[in-house]
Amino acid sequence: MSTLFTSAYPVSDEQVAFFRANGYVPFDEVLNAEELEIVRGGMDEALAARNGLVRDLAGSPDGEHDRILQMLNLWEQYPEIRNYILAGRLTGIAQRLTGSRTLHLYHDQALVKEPGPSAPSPWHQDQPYWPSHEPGMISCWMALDDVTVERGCMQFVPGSNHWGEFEPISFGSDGPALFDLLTEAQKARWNPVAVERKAGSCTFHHGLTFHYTGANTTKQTRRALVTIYIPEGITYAAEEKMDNPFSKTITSKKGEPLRGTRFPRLA
Ligand SMILES: O=C(O)CCC(=O)C(=O)O
Repeated sequence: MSTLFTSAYPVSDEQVAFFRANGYVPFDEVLNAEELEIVRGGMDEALAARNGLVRDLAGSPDGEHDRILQMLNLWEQYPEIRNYILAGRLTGIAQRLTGSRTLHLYHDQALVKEPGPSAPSPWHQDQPYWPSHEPGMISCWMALDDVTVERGCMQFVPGSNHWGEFEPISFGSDGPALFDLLTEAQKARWNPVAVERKAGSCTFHHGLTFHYTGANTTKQTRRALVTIYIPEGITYAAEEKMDNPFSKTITSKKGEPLRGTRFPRLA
């Protein structure tokens, strides 16, 4: 029987403790070479088709060259990505980090920075964009290419997952920067770390963790695939939160566990 994407990835107690303290944790070689090629295949099909929920998060000035290309819910269209997400290895890591027995998928997203003019993904938290009342949802950011600072690897502010929820930050040029919303004490603890990754390695981060990626200034594409998990105890915030592409598919009432027709149960 194939163990593609299914065999368990060991997560130590130290890694769980690091995640809870710092709000992120890196994992090396989560995908083997065969699995990486399969996921890249699904991603490249999606890049060629560019259909479904596709947009430029930064808004391209010329209307042509995407600066931060986002493609949502590849799992619904591409069997390679569906296997990657549903087969179990990633879910097992998310269970360890959240301590949650059950998990639902919120959505996946390809985030691609092509060579040429790309934009930084500004410092932000994810929780303000999500329809959940309480924090606790987490993301896996999988590198499908080797990523350095110059190619747009993830950067985090360790411990910022304990600083509460701030307002959503615009990926365009309007609105305040996250740093400007901080207290002087928080500003003094702003010590970002860049986490460079080999393709097939990833980071997980908590929805409250401050994170950022720079523009891709190299001549190669930066492909990342993000998977977002809903653990137990997360309820629907309804009108407290901004509208999002999945709002109309949510089946919960305010205060009920966050569920929707496009949020399959993973565990
Ligand atoms: O890949 C990026 O540019 C940003 C990633 C991000 O914001 C996320 O995964 O939540």
